Amino acid sequence: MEEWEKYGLDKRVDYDNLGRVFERMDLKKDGKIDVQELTQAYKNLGYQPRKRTEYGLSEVEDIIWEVDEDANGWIDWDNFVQLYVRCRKDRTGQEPTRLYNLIEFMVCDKDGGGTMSEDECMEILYHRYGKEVMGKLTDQLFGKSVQETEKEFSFAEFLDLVDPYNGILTHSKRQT
Ligand SMILES: [Ca+2]
Ligand SMILES: [Ca+2]
Repeated sequence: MEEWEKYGLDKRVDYDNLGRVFERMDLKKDGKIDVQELTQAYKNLGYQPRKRTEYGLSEVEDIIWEVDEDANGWIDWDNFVQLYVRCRKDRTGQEPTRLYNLIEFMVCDKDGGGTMSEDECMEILYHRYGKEVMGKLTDQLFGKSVQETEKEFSFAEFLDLVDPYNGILTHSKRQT
């Protein structure tokens, strides 16, 4: 059995993509993502994590805490992949998705330019929310104007849709 199968991923390419994103985040190249590095990853995409949340942690500490199953204070490769797999398969909407949102965005933003294409964005939404929600959303977002060029989504625009607290789709669940 190959590594990607052991983690429960569907495809080898997912494993490779995750590896690339992890490496990009791991600035100190020590095989773990710490508070500083995660903060930097957000800043690179123009997102300013909150300094303090209702739990008395910074937002980035809070995100790490959600994912850090072995509770050593940082995100190891195992934590990273397992979180991705749990979120990918989640149909209850109970999994913490803040890091997952960042990972999915960074997988699509291959050149690190800070955008994902409309196709990639739609593919993610389709997987998460299914056809019905997508239909509604497409009308809402794209019904107004016919664009000649494909839209690019920034991280902020992506979060406007999928952020677990404020996104348009926060309470949407996949029907099928
Ligand atoms: Ca590191
Ligand atoms: Ca850990």
